[in-house]
Amino acid sequence: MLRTSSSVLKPICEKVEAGERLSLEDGLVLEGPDAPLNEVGELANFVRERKNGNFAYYNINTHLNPTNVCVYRCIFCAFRSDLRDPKGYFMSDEQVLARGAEAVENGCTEMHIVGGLHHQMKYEAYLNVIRLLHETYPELHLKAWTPVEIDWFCRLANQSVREVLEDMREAGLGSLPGGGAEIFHPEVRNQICEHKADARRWFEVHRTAHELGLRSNCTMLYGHIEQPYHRIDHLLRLRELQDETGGFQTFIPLAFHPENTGLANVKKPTSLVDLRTMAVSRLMLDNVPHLKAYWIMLGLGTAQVALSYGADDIDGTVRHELIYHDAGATTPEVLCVEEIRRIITEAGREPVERDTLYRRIERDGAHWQAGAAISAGA
Ligand code: V47
Repeated sequence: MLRTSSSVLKPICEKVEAGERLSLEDGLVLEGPDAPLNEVGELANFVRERKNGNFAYYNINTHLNPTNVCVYRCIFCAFRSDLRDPKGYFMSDEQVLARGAEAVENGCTEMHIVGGLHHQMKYEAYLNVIRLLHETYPELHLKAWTPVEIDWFCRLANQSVREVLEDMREAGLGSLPGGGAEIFHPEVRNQICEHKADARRWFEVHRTAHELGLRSNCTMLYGHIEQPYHRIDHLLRLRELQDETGGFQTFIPLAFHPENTGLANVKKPTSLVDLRTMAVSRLMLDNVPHLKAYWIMLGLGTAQVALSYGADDIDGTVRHELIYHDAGATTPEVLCVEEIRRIITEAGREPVERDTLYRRIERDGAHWQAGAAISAGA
């Protein structure tokens, strides 16, 4: 039986216990000062447990950013480079393959591939990254490209979203990561990334991917210029597509890191804001099976606490992460498996290695195979 000391939380508490859907107004209450954080967290923890029991998932993964050169200038991004900046790069085939080799040697099951929109590179160059890696390392799941990149490829190739996704899938694309979502509401989006794919296009790409049988993730970048209303609106838009397709696997709230960005004057969200955003996300997104506490951006301590505030996943061991580290993240570059398992166990959860598609991984020495699919409860 869920209890609350707060009169504003009581009706929400009853809804959560009965498995009823929360409204926009409920979301704003959960975000508000009258909703004690620990009680919001308890509600989210109840939902987490109902969906995922005591399990907390992780994977062994690596990142690849084939280029940092980008035609866009999103104000929150510290990773991008101008075309003629000495730090600008586009990886050669050899560099890409070396990363694939390193990933396989380290037991990775997933490579997370995203980057900039290079002024001069052709569509074929991006397709080549996927094809090359898939042909050489077919066991590596390639979770690649945000809708912002897919939209750019459509323009380069003069093709539809469906055609580009079909090309990519044929080349070896396994699923789509959740990036590029930022905040969907135009009041915010037009100020932080006005030129790139808008909310309509972002959803078109994910809807089409789901129709093609590809799974994907979704994110929200919070803690910059947005207000609670924009965050709840964002979550409700995601919930609506999920009702339609069921293709999202996990939601990742991404805390803004201001260093080296055009918003360097903004204060980084505190752990309390991180935990509330995590919990509210769990409560509003009742139809997304998993919620990720991305330790790279939260820090290890907050990620551990987040496992009692709605999160059931902590992402992976990670290697070569640049987007957050360029923006001032002080978390380690990589965690070993023992460390990630220890962090989860210490938080009172049972660590389970999963692959990108949420199947249990079974390992025998250097060999691994994906076992049964993990199914989340209602
Ligand atoms: O889209 C960029 C965000 C995203 C900053 O799908 C920033 O499993 C904070 O989407 N401060 C990319 N955030 C990362 C991403 C992701 C991460 C982990 C797992 C998955 C998944 C996806 O990072 C971007 C943008 O929203 N971002 N710059 C910054 N300065």
